[in-house]
Amino acid sequence: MSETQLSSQQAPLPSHGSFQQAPLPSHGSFQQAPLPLDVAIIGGGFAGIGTAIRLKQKRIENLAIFERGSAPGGTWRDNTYPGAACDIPSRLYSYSFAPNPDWSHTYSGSAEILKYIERMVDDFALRPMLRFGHNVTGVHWDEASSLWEVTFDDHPSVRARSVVMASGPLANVSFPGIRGLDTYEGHKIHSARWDHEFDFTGKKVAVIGTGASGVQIVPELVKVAQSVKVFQRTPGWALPRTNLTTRRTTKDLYRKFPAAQSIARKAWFWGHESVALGVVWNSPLTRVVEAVGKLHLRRQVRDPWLRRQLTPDFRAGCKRLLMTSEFYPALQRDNCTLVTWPIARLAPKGIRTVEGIEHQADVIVFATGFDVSKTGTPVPITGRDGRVLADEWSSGAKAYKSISVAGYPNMYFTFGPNSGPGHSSALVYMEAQIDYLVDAISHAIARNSVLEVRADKQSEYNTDLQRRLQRTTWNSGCSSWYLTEDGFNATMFPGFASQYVGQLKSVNYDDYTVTEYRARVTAARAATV
Ligand code: N01
Repeated sequence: MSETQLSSQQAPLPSHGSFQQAPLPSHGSFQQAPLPLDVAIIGGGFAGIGTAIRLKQKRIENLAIFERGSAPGGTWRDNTYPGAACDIPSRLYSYSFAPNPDWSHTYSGSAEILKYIERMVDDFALRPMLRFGHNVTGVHWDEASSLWEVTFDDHPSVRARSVVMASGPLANVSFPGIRGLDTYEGHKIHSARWDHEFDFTGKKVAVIGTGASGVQIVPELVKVAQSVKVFQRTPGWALPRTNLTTRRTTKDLYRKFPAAQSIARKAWFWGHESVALGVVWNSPLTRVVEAVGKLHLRRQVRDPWLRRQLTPDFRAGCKRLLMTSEFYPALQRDNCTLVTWPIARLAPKGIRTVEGIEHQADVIVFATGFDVSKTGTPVPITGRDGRVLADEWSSGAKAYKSISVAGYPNMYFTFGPNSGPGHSSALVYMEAQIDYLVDAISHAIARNSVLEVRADKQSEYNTDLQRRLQRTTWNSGCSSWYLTEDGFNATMFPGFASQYVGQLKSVNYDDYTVTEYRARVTAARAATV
């Protein structure tokens, strides 16, 4: 097996059985498609690709992945800024069903992660299922046919028995509402839409934002720019990160003995689980995490005033922890300055801070995060009886186990409400979601049925979830993208990763109403032939 191949154990199963009766319609011809899709997947990032792989392995191949971009990869296709890397070890930030022995480092960079995604697409033969340039404008339930209709801005709509919303929370960039944004005459770059044509060499650079993206970008920019001014609104908790190069012997070992890699993954998993005690819950152990952060700051920053400027005033874990050993040294380079005065406005030549100084800049880098939908939905979704999900979620998104929503049958969310980890790999959570929804979809197809979660079960689940969230660091009093403006947490899961995975181990069909839809589908099929 070549080095670039994923484990052959994951070779897709040959397709057979009744699902083949419904051929995948060719690109652009959905209106003429004789049969609806079994599954429409919205989004071609990690979640969409993983879902398609697992469905294929269950021999459900009458599916399509609708992706608005022109390539797979989602956030890893979009985040190509210098220094972009994952702050979770690659061994854990990958799918267990697609192990990669060739990760070059403990924490691999974005290009390598994107290559991993692309390799999965090829090794599991997903290209024919990918529909690029399909920008979804709405998803609507049709009661008469028991089918979802997915509409696009530039393509005919398609119908599907099940829909998987895999569009991801970090898809839309956020430019802050700073006054004078349009008056600035220099170059503007958002971290998630990097302009690789722009040459930073010898330039005066301003960076707004010191979150997970900002702390990765600044150490790279200081190497080439004439000067870098970093505009920090809130200092975050930073912990050291040691990024080792993977030895050839280790790669060979993992290739020859996949079980060894699986053990390494488990070791990382349980290591991260132990950190949850201080990072997820606002507990005495949170002080231990803070002590590590303060020690890291003290060791890397000698100047007491700078240290003070960089010391957070909220509980560790409340905002995402910053895993970096490079940010503090970068800030102390001669060509770098930390600016902590609040920004008043952008001016034609730079950034004006409230004390009246104008900081001139040839380029402003906005490391200001994403427009995360915690209350609405990424696209309009209309469910049973014309209900609109954005309305139901207007004061905060809620789902059953983050995956199903009452009133929206046969619809599943990946990275749905309250599925975010604060201490572990998003892919561990995603893999559990995928296996759960693939089971549910297989069940529905095998029984020709419609699955809809019961409203009382969803409500019970959320009451308990919100009670548990009260004791977490995220709800301990800082502002972050995890919370709505009213402080409602629709984002994070209050527990260990093992608890999250455990609750998704099997579908409890008693929590769903299961109705027959054979007759209606048959009628719908007859009408379309
Ligand atoms: O965005 P953020 P990000 N004036 O929202 C500041 C994932 N991720 O792109 O803290 C001045 O965290 C804002 O200040 P404040 C990860 O899940 C993962 O960095 O609000 N400043 C903050 O400093 C992460 O959580 C990796 O006071 C303004 C920054 O901009 C998520 O992406 C790597 C401002 C935004 O920080 C988002 O991270 C990178 C204003 N008006 C990202 N508005 C991995 O390694 C905002 N800010 C996996």
